[in-house]
Amino acid sequence: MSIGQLLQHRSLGLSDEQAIEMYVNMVRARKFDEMSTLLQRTGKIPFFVSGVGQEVAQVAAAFALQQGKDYLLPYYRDYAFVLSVGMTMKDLMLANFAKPEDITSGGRQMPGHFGAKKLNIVTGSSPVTTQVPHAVGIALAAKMQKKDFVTYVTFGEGSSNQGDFHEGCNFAGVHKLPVIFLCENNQYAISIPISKQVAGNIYERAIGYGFPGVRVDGNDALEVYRVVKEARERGLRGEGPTLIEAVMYRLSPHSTSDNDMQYRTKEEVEENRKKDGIPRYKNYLLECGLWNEEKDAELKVKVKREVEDAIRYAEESPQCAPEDALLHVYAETGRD
Ligand SMILES: Cc1ncc(C[n+]2csc(CCOP(=O)(O)OP(=O)(O)O)c2C)c(N)n1
Ligand SMILES: [Mg+2]
Repeated sequence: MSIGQLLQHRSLGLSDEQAIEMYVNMVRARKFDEMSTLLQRTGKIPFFVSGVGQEVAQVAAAFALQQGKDYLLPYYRDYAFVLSVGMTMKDLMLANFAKPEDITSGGRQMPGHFGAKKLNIVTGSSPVTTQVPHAVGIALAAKMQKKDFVTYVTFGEGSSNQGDFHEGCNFAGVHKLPVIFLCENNQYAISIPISKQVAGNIYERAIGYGFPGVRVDGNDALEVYRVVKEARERGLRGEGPTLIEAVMYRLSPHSTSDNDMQYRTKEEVEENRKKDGIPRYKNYLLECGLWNEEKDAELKVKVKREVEDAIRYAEESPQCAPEDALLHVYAETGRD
């Protein structure tokens, strides 16, 4: 590796500490995912949608945004993203267990429907892509109120065929709104491979709406960081939106209710596992001399404990009261 490559994170504006913190968040998200899948398989939680294989791009994007300022509209696989912007392991586990203490919805939504007012994470809905027009609307508010923030919204490549995506892009393009559209192209929409979803390229759709589209290797943390940072700067300069297509691979089945072996082979999954961006990023840190195997082993122990503590906490947290089932569904008097 050349000196230039070794200093890549620094030349992009990341400190050594931030570069390490990115790796820590990738490892945290991967462990959360692994344990959540186990919890579902052992019958402790009803359902889980994994984000495995998508963590690297999510963490990198989070580090390129301004926390506490930008508005964030993540989609259901963005665990690594929300962990990187300040949601805690406990927050995520409380949602997994559908406990009333869950900050997202008091246990009313499925896991992965993130929301946190204090972190500017805007609650999403289950119909895919509804978050896109919301992100565009918030960006319109930024422009009208002359506020210096961008909105960041993610969605899958299958979802980029929805009308909401096209209407949102068109409006954002016409009004030059500060939105970053990031498509997490994991190459499947449930059982449908990318070849049966779109005939062209997703990033090129931006051309039709009058703004730039870029494709990036979603397993390359520093490249994703660079393009998201550039898109943010464009937005703040008043130059409008950017569409980023981050190419990755969904290593898990669609959800815990899916059997992916009905529509793809083990060999295909294993082939893609070799491209996993987490070991690749770890190697980068090792080569930079910022990391070593001893630190890695310590981190794994620490993260395991963090996840186990969150599970224990969420499991012991009280259940929702049956009489609260209709709370927030109908208008009520005398209750908040
Ligand atoms: C409007 C709408 N149609 C269908 C569904 C059912 N559904 C949930 S996830 C999904 C696949 C989405 O694929 P993609 O956008 O590629 O995201 P991924 O799950 O691969 O991350 C579908 C069809 C839905 N939730 N909302
Ligand atoms: Mg997909």
